[in-house]
Amino acid sequence: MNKYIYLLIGMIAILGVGVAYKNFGADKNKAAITTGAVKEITIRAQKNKWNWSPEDITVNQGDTVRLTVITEDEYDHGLAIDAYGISQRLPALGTIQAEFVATKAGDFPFYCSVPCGEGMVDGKKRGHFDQVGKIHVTHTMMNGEKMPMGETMKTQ
Ligand SMILES: [Cu+2]
Repeated sequence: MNKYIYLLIGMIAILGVGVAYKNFGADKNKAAITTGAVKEITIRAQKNKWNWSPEDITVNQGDTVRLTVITEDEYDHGLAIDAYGISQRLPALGTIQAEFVATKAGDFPFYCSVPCGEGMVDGKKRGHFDQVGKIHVTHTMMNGEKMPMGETMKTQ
């Protein structure tokens, strides 16, 4: 009988940690963190490849990310990053800019948001739904001079 009580206490404790994280831990992601750094990144949709090059981007949390997105294709694509509210059409052979402050740490997909067909690439079928990349936003500890006096670093 006793072990069920321990089990119950254990479950309540886990629940408590979860609620605490949701209420306090997650808030640091919402804080207006900024490193002051500007990351200028160029992403290219290579001709008839239904890809983004580079496919993986890494920035620090708080960086201002300035994307230049170029397509070599003679048909439209789109750029969407749901996590940062970005959705823009990328016209054929065009170049667009998108900018955001990477306030949220984590991995976020950036993908083509405009149906753009499919084809064979190096013997494999690729298409619109394969045109997905990943932005990795590294959790950032604010550096010393920007941290208020007496504040300690919190680990995740
Ligand atoms: Cu597409």
